[in-house]
Amino acid sequence: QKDPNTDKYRSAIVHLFEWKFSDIADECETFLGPRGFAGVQVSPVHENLVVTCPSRPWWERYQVISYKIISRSGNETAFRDMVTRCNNVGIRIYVDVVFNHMTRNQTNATGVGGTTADPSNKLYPGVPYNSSHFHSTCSIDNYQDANNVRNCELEGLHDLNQGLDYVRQRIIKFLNILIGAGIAGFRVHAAKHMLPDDLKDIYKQLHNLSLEHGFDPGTRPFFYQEVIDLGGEAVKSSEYTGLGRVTEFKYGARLGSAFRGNDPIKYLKSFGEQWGFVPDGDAFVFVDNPDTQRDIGVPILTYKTPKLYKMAVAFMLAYTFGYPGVMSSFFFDDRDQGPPHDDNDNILSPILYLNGTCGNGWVCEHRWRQIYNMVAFRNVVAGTRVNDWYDNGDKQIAFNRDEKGFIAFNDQPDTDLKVTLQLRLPPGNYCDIISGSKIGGNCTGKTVNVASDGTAYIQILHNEEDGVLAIHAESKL
Ligand code: ARE
Ligand code: CA
Repeated sequence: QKDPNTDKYRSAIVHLFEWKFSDIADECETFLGPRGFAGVQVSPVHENLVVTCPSRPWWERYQVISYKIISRSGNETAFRDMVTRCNNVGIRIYVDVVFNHMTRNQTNATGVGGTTADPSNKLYPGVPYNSSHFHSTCSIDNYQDANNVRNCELEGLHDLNQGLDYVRQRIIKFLNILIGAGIAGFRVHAAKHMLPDDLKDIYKQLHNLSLEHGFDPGTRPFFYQEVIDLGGEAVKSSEYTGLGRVTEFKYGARLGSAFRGNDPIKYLKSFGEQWGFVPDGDAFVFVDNPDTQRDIGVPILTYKTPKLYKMAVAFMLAYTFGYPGVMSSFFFDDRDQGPPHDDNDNILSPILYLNGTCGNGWVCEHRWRQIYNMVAFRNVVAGTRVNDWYDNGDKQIAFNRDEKGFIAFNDQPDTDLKVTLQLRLPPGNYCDIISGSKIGGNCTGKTVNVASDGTAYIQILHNEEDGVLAIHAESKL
């Protein structure tokens, strides 16, 4: 289904990429719950192949050796504890599930939990699977041919045949264990490489979400399916929208391009289906994800270009299209580099500085004030429309969210935004939640005065730290 099953006063799923389960549980309790986030996408939880060359890359977690719950993020006990603790504070958990394929060939293939396999003979005793459960060996080399895309190997990863009931049952059992632990949904990895009909049959056989974990009777899991459809290929996102949401990769690419100035942001007035995206209710949207962060040459924005990145994330959270995912990364220079770890390859916990930001190799974009305050903005304006679009014909824009919120962007590299606009928020003084926060009755950032006639003078200088200004009903002083 397409509803993320979150608490209705919350929004945004943050991807705590490669975080340990125990750290995620702490984060739910101390930060995500209080700040109004809705959920966490965790990295794959199944047992993966230990990749030693290169040493422990982040992507080893996409090479499945068994469906036991054990990974560098923790074991099954830690996983269950995390889900329970997060659910208790209103934060739902979404698991990245990989069942298109197992591993590629590697001699002495061993998993993080000690399970062994013989990939060159397609033998995975940990499940168990043997060669009869896989498609015959061929490489994906023609995206114009749907059969090639679905029945051949992605990067040499042995391709499971979901057309077989035996294979489907192994997958269903794994997914039902996760549902039993209390999760709210799945990010279906490489959905594009599986037949929609096979997925439909798998989804249909899954249990309802756990009553014990506070879901209403009959609640179906949320599915957001990884389908990269940038156009011009045989397999289309629309083949999957009947089953759940799909990851709309065009969204981050076009938003990145706009804020980078390639495409003036005035055009964002119509951002959505008119841009060739899947419909609003079918889209899972994000500015960047672990794959797009690492792709050189595309206009994606990441933590590496912070001013523009924060503007793009603010736009995503302030605007009404798709269900938003917020990325939370670790610092990397090299594409393959895994998460921060000690000498024994144990993942390190983030350290938290007094100002709330992270260290120890973790970026924690979700702890940047400009980002978490925009999650709060989204919660306050929920249910309102985007109205009174303003632009200067170029790279300065603003809009209201009915009488609940207002936001402005200055993406002009050398021009200030200085304009008086008609707002819908009631008259009064408001704290700009980008340059600061409302703490007690005071504002640590800029203040905006909405006059008795509803107009307000808005200013964003071109050389300010941030190119956004946002106020909402609860930031009234
Ligand atoms: C790594 C090495 C490879 C090696 C492989 C096997 O990099 O050189 O052959 O291991 O040992 C991730 C990493 C990969 C990693 C892989 C396995 O990104 O680097 O490979 O894990 O550990 C297509 C798919 C899309 C897929 C991309 C990568 O449609 O689903 O290719 N994305 C997912 C993930 C990745 C993950 C995998 C799949 C594999 O999100 O993180 O890989 O599990 C066009 C097409 C797209 C196509 C894209 C790139 O845009 O439209 O469909 O994406 O080109 O080819
Ligand atoms: Ca496949």
